[in-house]
Amino acid sequence: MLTIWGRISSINVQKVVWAAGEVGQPFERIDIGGKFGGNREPAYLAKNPNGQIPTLEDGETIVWESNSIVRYLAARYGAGWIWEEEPARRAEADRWMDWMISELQPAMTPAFWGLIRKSAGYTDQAVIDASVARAEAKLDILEAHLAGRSYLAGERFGMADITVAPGAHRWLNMPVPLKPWPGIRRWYGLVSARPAAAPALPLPIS
Ligand SMILES: N[C@@H](CCC(=O)N[C@@H](CS)C(=O)NCC(=O)O)C(=O)O
Repeated sequence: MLTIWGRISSINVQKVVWAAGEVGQPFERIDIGGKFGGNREPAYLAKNPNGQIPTLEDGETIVWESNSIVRYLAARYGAGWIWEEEPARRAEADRWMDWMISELQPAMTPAFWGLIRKSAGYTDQAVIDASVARAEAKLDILEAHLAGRSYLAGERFGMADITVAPGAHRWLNMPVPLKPWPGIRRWYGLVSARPAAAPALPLPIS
């Protein structure tokens, strides 16, 4: 039985919960972080010195960094399924996973914290507007890639879809004017209908 540490409102936790479901691994998820706290306690810091969520425990194995956890679950339990051995095809998935964490998430975060979490430090409308513009530009890149494709990497569902779709879900539910993005919406509809997405994806953003 896996243990997943982290509140489900985190898109980084959502990736991990969805991945565990796709590879058929039962898990216990423990609510920590945000309003639950607990992520700065010594016992948790011993597992993840960043004091962030998510963290995965699989027996003696502890993994942190959400995308690394998704890759671990895919490689260990999803061979021939969401894990891709062939280097060029795996690089297709890897680049979208890295793009999510280094490009799309940082672009979306100031607007999300300002408009949804109402965090102090993110009340400046200019900061929010700049974040909206950056996120739109990144989503335009995603839209162009998805035109004529069913999935993000290759012709089958995989770990890149699991990693990026929580970001799409978040932005498509933001109280900002949204572009039509037909490719993103079609892809999101396809992947979000997967049973393993149910406990992770179709949640109110918070
Ligand atoms: N790069 C890290 C980022 C982790 C991260 O920023 N986690 C946030 C939630 S999304 C966190 O721990 N926030 C503190 C909290 O929830 O209390 C990952 O992908 O796992």
